[in-house]
Amino acid sequence: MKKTARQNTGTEISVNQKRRNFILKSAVTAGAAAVSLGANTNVLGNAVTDIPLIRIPKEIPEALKQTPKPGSFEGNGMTGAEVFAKLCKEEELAALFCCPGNYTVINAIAAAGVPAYGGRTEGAMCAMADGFSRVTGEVTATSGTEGPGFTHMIMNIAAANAARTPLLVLASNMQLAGEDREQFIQVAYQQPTTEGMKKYGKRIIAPNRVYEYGAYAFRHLKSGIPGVVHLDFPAEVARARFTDPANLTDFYGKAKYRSESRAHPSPKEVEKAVDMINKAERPILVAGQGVFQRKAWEALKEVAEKHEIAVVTSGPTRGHFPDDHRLSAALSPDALMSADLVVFVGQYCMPSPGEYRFNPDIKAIRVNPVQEDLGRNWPLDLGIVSDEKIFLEALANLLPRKKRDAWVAELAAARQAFEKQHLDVYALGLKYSKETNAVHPSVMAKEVHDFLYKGDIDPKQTVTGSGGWTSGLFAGRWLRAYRPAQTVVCAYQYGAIGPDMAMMMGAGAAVQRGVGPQAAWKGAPVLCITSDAGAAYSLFELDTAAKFKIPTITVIYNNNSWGMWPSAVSSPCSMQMYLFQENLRYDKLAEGLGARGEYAQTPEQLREALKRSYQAAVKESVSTVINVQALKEFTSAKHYAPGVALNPEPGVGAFAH
Ligand SMILES: Cc1ncc(C[n+]2csc(CCOP(=O)(O)OP(=O)(O)O)c2C)c(N)n1
Repeated sequence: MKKTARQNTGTEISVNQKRRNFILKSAVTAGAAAVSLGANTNVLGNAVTDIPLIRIPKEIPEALKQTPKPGSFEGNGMTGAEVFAKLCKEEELAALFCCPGNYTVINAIAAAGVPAYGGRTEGAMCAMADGFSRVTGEVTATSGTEGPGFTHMIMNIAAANAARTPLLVLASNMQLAGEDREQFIQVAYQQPTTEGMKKYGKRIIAPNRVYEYGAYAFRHLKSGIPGVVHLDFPAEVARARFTDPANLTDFYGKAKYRSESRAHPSPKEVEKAVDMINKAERPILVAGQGVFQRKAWEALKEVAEKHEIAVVTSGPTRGHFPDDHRLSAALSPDALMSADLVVFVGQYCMPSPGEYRFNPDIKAIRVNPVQEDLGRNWPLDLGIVSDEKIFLEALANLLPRKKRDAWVAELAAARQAFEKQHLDVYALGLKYSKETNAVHPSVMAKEVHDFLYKGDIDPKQTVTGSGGWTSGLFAGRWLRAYRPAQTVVCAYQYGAIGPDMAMMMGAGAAVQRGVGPQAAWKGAPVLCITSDAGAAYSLFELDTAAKFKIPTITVIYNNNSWGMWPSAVSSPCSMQMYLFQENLRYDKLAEGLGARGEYAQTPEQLREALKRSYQAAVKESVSTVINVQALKEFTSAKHYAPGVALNPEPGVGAFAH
């Protein structure tokens, strides 16, 4: 996607902001009217001329233009942090997302030439790092200061770990010299805090082993099943100085400290798999995260098309098999029960039978890069240790060409039924929206769907993600993935409310840079559908999106409540815990943070707001929050049938396993 380059100067931003205010004020829609109380008006709408405009300080673009200045063993030598940063750069660490703290380390990583983003809260920056990785498959890092910064990240470290994101969590850790003395801030050990939410972790206590433990970190991030790696750096390690590499243990390159070797299946095992698939009448392949991580989507397509195997994807990222493919079962939940053989490939988080809509008698093959997980949760007829790509390529070679007309027809009929079901709910939602002058979640999701996939925008262009309860479940039904990493399943497995908006800003940073599968869509806006409860966790990062010019569109489903309010209905003392003030204005908060705000109370207003927001994103790299006013009662089937329900798993809108 082409974009006009703009100089990142503070002055120019104020010009753009003025232009934006002008455009908005001259529009006549309700959305534009709502945002006209911008930076230059007070709450009564009176002009206030002496309030300075929000703008990006000139130091930011200046810093972003600097050439990297990595450390060197010459002269004063390298700090421990610089030695570690050198390794991160050589390992092609894709980006760092942090808040200030752990200063020596984050400064060294930025100086080494790793794209570095600083923001407002450690938790949200951690989610951004996760989002960047989810849409690229690359290793990213997040960092915070010891104590408060680090502990703020916890929810999103856990979410990243549940999603098997290759995320490097970094934090400073005061001085070894102050250990156990309750020196300021240093009151907790970090490694036990991330117990159960990481693949590997280490407090580096010997300065001369800083490189060695960097190698440990990347060995874990880039081998086997990915996951979170947590390193903490006491000051003695980060600030140590090295003028001679001989003083560092195991100081050699990645070709020596880790291996790119991949597990190959034995010919006998592949033969057996081919035989089982060939004998099955309705085989289905669950293409998990490993298929994405190993960028095996071409081999997957070949397997599916050659032998007419149904495919459904799973994992924290969608699109490694397109939703609109005739062999996709992502929109065919009713057909899942007919499958007689399932082949799990790269399914890192295994469901138990019953959690997936498969017949209990279904036969199962599972292909996984590590042996220990084979047989976990799901009884197997065949377990194969293999790299996903190598297995799929072997399968593509050996499977005979086959037509499975009845199976393909069943998938198509189920897809039609599923889509009709959603359209029926949408028709009801439209009626409810008209009656209440509030937007039903099905209407919100369908409007976004039509805008992204049925209008002028290339349907493959926009990376989307969703979160929240009612909002997330409806959004999941209508958001589509037509190419690898087009959709992020923000709540994947951990079910956290809140990281999604920031996660999508991280995804936006990856699209802005055109990294990996996003290369063809470089610079395109990303879109997030989230909830009012969820927005509270990430909203301040609009400032971060603005200063880095990451164009995001966030649709906030504002139903004045935590969507679990029905839990309070039969508990008379409880409702106050679930409700917010009504009609809060998230669009106004956005304006205050240097983004655009739009307000929608009707489907038509939402449609127009989406158009304006996309234009602003494409033309000015400006983010928008669209406040979609809803009613809490839309969540409840008692008030507005069908209410909210979990989406079938596996398939579009699924977020567990
Ligand atoms: C951080 C976090 N807090 C609480 C929960 C428990 N929970 C699950 S869904 C839900 C309701 C969320 O409300 P909201 O995101 O506003 O959804 P909506 O209004 O769209 O239904 C709650 C409280 C959670 N999963 N994550």
